[in-house]
Amino acid sequence: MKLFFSIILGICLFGSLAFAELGLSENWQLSFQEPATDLMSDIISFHSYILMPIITGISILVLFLLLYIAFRFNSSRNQVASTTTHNTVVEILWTVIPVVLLIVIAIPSFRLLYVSETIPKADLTIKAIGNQWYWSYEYPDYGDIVFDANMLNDDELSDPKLRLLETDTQIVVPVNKVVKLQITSNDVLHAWTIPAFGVKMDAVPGKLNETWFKANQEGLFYGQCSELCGPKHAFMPINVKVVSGKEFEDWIGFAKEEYASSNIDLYNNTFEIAQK
Ligand SMILES: [Cu+2]
Repeated sequence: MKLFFSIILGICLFGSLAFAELGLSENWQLSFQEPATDLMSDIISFHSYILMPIITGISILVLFLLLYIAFRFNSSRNQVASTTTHNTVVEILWTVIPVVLLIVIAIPSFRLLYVSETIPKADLTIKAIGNQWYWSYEYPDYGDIVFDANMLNDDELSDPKLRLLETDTQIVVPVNKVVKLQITSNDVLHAWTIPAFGVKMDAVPGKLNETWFKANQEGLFYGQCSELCGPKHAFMPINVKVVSGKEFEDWIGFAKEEYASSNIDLYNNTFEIAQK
């Protein structure tokens, strides 16, 4: 029994210690990325301290029973087969124990689901639009900031070379602020995700999905489109840069000049075409 708990504890610790670099996955990574939101920390705790011990315990129990039965009841050791068809105690046990386990899993699971679905009062709203095969972003709180984020090709990367992960522009958000994301698509299904934030939401054409995050660390965070959307599905990464409030204000000033007028023409053109 001691050994059993040691193994479970070992797996739990391994699961929680094996974090990769902030905002990024790494080769041979087994567990989650280091969390950058409270929600993701809770998701990891749920995985490591509730799900994994239960899964490990069930797996070890089933393996033990299989081996025991194969050994104890094989034809040479047990030549007269049992004719037992019913055992009330066993039936109650294998009904009640799974029910209890499912309840133990369901309560924290529903709590997490509720937290991720309930958007607090937003400090900032960003609209993310999926396209084949890049993401477009809008900052409606700050006028007409509109820009596309295209993947950098291998020869455009600077060190550390993060192949298929870097984009030419990044979403910039302030640290410790609630960011509401409105997510939709221009063409087919995509999905916007940042694993370190514990956020993943489908981008559905004709529908506006909403989710949120509140990053508690500054840094650059990486994600990738997570809904198969065509041949270049793997080439539309997502970059979120979390900065201080001051840096964010500076960036907004920059973005208002850099990302405004050129794209407005695009919208007007689209509008004119639609009018004709
Ligand atoms: Cu996609």
